[in-house]
Amino acid sequence: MLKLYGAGPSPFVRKVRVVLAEKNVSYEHDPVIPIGVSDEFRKLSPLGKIPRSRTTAARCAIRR
Ligand SMILES: N[C@@H](CCC(=O)N[C@@H](CS)C(=O)NCC(=O)O)C(=O)O
Repeated sequence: MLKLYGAGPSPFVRKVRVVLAEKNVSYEHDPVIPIGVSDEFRKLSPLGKIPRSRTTAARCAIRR
């Protein structure tokens, strides 16, 4: 499952959400506000910026 971090009003976050909706990708949304972010969030986004995403499952299938 994809997890998207970032407050909804951010235009950068909105762009990502539009693409995910267009592609019918399901995701979990954590509306992080990029002010005084936690150390945990800085591990994901060293500059403390949004949007940031991560996947909980790292699988890759290659078909030939
Ligand atoms: N180049 C980035 C820019 C992202 C960006 O600047 N996001 C703003 C919020 S709209 C932010 O995180 N600002 C917090 C900061 O600069 O510390 C992108 O295109 O995603």
